[in-house]
Amino acid sequence: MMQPLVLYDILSELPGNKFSPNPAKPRSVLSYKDLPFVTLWVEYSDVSIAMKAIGAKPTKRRGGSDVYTVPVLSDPNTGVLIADSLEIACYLEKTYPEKPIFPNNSESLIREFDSAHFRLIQPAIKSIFVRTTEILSPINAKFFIGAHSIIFPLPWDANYDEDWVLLEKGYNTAYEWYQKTDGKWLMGDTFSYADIIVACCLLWFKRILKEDEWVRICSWNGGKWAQVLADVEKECKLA
Ligand SMILES: N[C@@H](CCC(=O)N[C@@H](CS)C(=O)NCC(=O)O)C(=O)O
Repeated sequence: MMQPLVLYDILSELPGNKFSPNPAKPRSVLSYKDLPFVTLWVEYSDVSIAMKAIGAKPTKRRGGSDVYTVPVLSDPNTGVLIADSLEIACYLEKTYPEKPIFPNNSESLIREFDSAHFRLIQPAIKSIFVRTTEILSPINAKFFIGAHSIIFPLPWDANYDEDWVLLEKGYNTAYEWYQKTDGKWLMGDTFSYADIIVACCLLWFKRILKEDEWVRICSWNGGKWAQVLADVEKECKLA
């Protein structure tokens, strides 16, 4: 009988914890593929110590240096322990190929899509980071600021209005991508990991933003973004 896989994710002060976009990706894949799993919640400030202790490998910061991160996935059925959301997705696809998330050999394209999608969000990231610190405990927020200010220097709250203009611009581009297909997914009628990437970022925003800020995102592009999130959650049985 199959043993549950173990997903390491980050604790927050929110009910139900989950907010972090990268762990949300493997959670969506596990659930989509009907794989049994349990979640182990780690304090942000303990990620490095805890992941080192279980023998996970560090991942790379966007600047190139090593850093211990979650998500990490442990699969007791194969003995594999693997870090990085994209590598976990590829591992799950190879090991459990039913219900593909990289259909039609799309892994290389979706790898590029992952970076392209982040480039849309990145210009506004400091304002998003400010909100993220607000749903972490004080000690975890301090740690989060220390970790991310290496790549995105403080202050983070200097260009709020400008960041929101840039975020809307980013989503206008994502909307153009979706408009180029006939179905509701990025690959038309075919669901893929690309839609999971978009939805997990939206989940992050929905969970950390002030209500009026989330409503603002929902008002863009004819309500596309609340719809994408709802569609992906339904497809992955996480709704
Ligand atoms: N490329 C990694 C990035 C993961 C990542 O940045 N994880 C954050 C939480 S969402 C983390 O654990 N950070 C720990 C730190 O920066 O010290 C992935 O996609 O899994």
